[in-house]
Amino acid sequence: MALTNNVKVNAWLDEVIALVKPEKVELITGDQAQLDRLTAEAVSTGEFITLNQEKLPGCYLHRSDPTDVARVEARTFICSKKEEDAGPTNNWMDPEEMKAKLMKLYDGSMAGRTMYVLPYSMSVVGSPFAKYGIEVTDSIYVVISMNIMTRVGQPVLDALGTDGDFIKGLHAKKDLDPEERYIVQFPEENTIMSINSGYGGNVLLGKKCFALRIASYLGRQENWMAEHMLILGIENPQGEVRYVTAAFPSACGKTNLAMLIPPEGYRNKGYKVWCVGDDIAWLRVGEDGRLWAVNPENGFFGVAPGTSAKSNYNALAATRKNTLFTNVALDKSDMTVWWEGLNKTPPTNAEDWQGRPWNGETSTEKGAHPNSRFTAPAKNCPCISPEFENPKGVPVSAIIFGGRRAKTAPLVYQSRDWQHGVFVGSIMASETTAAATGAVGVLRRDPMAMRPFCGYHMGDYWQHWLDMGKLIPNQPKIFNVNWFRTDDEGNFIWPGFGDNMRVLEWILKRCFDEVDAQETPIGYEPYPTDINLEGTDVSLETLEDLLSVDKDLWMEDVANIEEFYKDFGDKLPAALKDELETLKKNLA
Ligand code: GTP
Ligand code: SPV
Ligand code: MN
Repeated sequence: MALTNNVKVNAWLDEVIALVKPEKVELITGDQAQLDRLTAEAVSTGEFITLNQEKLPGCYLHRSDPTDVARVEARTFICSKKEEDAGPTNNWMDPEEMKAKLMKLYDGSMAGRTMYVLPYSMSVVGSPFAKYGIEVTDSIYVVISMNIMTRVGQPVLDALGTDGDFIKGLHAKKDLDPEERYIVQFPEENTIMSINSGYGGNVLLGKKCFALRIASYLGRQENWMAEHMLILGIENPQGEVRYVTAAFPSACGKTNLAMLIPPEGYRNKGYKVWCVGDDIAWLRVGEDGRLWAVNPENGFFGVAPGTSAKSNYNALAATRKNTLFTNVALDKSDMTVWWEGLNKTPPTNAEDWQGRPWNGETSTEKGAHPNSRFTAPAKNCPCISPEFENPKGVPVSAIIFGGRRAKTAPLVYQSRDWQHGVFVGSIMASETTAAATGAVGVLRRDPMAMRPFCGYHMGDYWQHWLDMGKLIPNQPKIFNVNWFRTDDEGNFIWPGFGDNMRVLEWILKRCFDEVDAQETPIGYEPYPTDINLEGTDVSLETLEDLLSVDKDLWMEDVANIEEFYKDFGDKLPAALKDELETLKKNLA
C-alpha cells in the first residue's frame, strides 16, 4: 500500500526501500502518541537517557559516538554536474561516481531496522517562503530532533498534495565509520545523502544541508537568499521594532546575540529585544522594496558550553522543557545536565559527555564536549518574537557580518554602500571553533559565514549578492562587528553579550540617519563618544583602542585577501576586485 498520497514521494520511497532494505517502514505523522512511543523506545535501548522530569519535563540526554561530535567539512560534498559549479571552497565529486559509491554503502544498510519517513517543512507550512522535504532516516534521535527543529508530519503531506515537489533526504547511521562518512548535496537534483553519522548538522538534513546548501542554490535561481544569519528585533521606548540580521561563523555568537538581554539602563528606558531566529535566514524582496527575512526553523540547535543564566538567560530558559541535550555532562545526584560555563559549581557525582564517571571538582577533563548542544523548541524562548510565525517575515534594516578575530577587525564599522558591504562580507575571517572537526582557533577566511554552507561556487554567490542589491530599492545597510578582540594576555577586551546592545544601538541609528560617523580607510566608524558606555567599566580609551584600525595589520590582511581571491579566478566579480584596490589605496 502506498505510504502517502503523493506519487513522487511514493516512487522515491519505493527506490529507497529497495536499496536500504528495512525490516519496517514507519511514516511520521507528527502525532504526539507516536513521538512518545519512539521516545520510550529510545530510552529502552539507551539511545536517550531520561532526565529529571520534575525539573526538566520532557527533556532527554543523548550521547553521540565519541568520533561523531561535530560537522565534518572534509567529508561534505557538493556534487554538481560540473566541478566548477562547486567552486574552490567545496569538496566535489562527479555525481554519478559519488552515487555509485554511496549506493554500495546504503545497500541493505537498514536491514533489521525501522526506516522512518519524515515529512517536514522549512518555514511555516503554506507560507510563500515554505519549502518541503522528506527525510528518510533510521535514527530516532533524528526524528525527535527534526520534530523540534522543523514543522513535521501530516500538514506537510497535505501541503505537498498528490504531485508537489520536495527535497529528498536520505540518512542512514550504518556503522558510524568515520572513513566512510559522507554528507552529500546534489543541488541540481534536490537531493541530500548522509551516511555513517548520527550528529547534528550532519544528519538533521533540514538544517545546513537543505536550508543553506540546497536553498542557497535555489535562491540564486529564484532571486532570493539563504544565509547563515540570526534575525532579531529591537524595540525602542516608542514601541517601534527594527530588525537586523547577522552572519557570524559557527559558534561565534549568533544564538547569544539573537536572545540578548539589554543592559539595565536600556531596560529601564523601555528597550526590548525579540528573537526571530538564531542560525538561518531566508531573505526575499518585499512588495515595499525592502528585504524581508524569515527563520525557516522551528527550534534552536544551540551550543551548550558558555550558556548560563548570566550570559544567555533566554537560551537557558528555552532548554527547561521538551529539550534534547547532546553530549553534555549528567549530574547523577538529581539527573539534570551540566556543562562548562553553566555555573561555578560543577557536579561531583556525575558522568561526562561519554558516560564515564566524572567529578567536576577534581577532574582535569571537561564534563561536556565543547560542541555539546541543546535542541529546544523556539516557542520555549521567553523573548521569541510575536512575528516568529508571520509567513511574510520581518523587514530588515541592517545586515551585520562578524567573526572571531583577536586582532585587526575593529568593534564595529559600516560599509560605504551595498557593493562595499558585499566586499566586507567576502573578506570575513574567523578563528575556527569546535562546531566542525579539525583544529580550533585557526584563522581562516569564511565569507558571509557561508564557507561550509554555500551550495555552489562562492564567486557566483558573491555575484548573486551584488545582483540582489540591484533588486532591493530600499537596501539594508551593511556592517561588520568583532566582539572578540583580545589584549596581550589573550583576554577579551569588549564585555560582549548584553553589552553588544550598545553597538546595535549605534548600528540602528546609522540606518535611520540619527547619528554621524567618521570615515576611515575601511569604512565608517562611530565617534567613540557615540557609543553609550554608561553602566560598563569600559573606558573611552579602551573603546578607542577597540575601534582602532592598525594599518600594518590591515595591509597584511590585504595580502592574505589577494591570495584568497586568486582561488576564484575569473569568477571573482570585478566589483570586488575594485573594492580591494580601493581598500589598498585608502590604507596607503
Ligand atoms: P552555531 O550554532 O554553531 O551556528 O553558533 P552561534 O553563532 O549561534 O554561537 P553561540 O551564540 O552559541 O556562541 C558560541 C560561543 O561564543 C559561546 O561559548 C558563547 O559563550 C560565546 N560568545 C557569544 N557571544 C559572545 C560575546 O559577545 N563575547 C564573547 N566573548 N563570547 C561570546
Ligand atoms: C553550525 O555548525 O553552524 C551549527 C551547528 O549551527 S550544525 O547544525 O551542526 O551545523
Ligand atoms: Mn550555525
